Amino acid sequence: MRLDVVTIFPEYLEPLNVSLVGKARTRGLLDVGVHDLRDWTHDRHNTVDDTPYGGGPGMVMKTEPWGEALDEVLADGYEAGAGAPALVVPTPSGRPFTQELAVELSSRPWLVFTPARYEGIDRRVIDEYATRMPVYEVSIGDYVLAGGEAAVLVITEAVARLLPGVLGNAESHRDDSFAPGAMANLLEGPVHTKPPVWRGRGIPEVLLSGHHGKIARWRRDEALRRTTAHRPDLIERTAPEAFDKKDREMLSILGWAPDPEAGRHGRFWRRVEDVEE
Ligand code: JEH
Repeated sequence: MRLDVVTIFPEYLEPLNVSLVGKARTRGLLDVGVHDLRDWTHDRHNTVDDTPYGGGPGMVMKTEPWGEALDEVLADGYEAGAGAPALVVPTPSGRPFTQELAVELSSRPWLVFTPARYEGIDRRVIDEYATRMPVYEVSIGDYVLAGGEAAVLVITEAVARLLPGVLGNAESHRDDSFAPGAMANLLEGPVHTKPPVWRGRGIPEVLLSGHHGKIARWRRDEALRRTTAHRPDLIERTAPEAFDKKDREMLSILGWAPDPEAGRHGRFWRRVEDVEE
């Protein structure tokens, strides 16, 4: 896979040289190019921004540097035989970046990222390249960053670990939570390793029992406990058939039951505590 990143902060992309993504590059599984947008400015101040039409606060990134940069980066990639490019545009108004989207992007031969700053890029740039290639406008979450570079690092890491040969066997044979179509999509419970006692804290006895059935059940219960606490939305969207008898027992203890109005197919809802009059 080939990745190109065009940014006014190329140093921000230094993490692409280390760890999983860095290793994928040295192993020849990933070819990364980071480009300074200011190389495609022509004025003394290397201007990339201007005031917004219609008024309002902040600045908007200008069309011309992006247009010249993308034309050249795309021409270089085509010349190198990179395959069909897709443009990935991090923006707070994008579609949510999910594991499902990471899987989709990991099947493409060439991704071009355009992390912006200020209030974002003049709309015409995205509209122009959308006539030539798929464009993914994505947001990595509901919080406000100062620019798109951190999102590029997040997306790149999620995509790179899916490329064939990037992960070792132990990791790659484990199925990811959030994989699309998974049955009950639960968060994982706690994990432990040696020593058996640390600062007076032991290990849950069941994990030392060697009883694989009991261990699996304990892990499932802990996953249900953690998911109801941190991600109730994952429980609510799970088809009730995904919960077995013991899941239902645990969910009941945690205050969750099928929606009584909905009959046999009722999804699980948090029971409302009785309120004193
Ligand atoms: C931020 C690219 C380029 C800051 C604010 C506004 C929000 C309401 N998950 C993510 N958060 N932020 C970004 C992102 C991703 N991916 C992101 C970026 C850029 C990505 C420039 N910025 C800074 C920026 C405008 N506000 C957006 N609004 C929903 C809270 C208020 C207005 C634009 C750009």
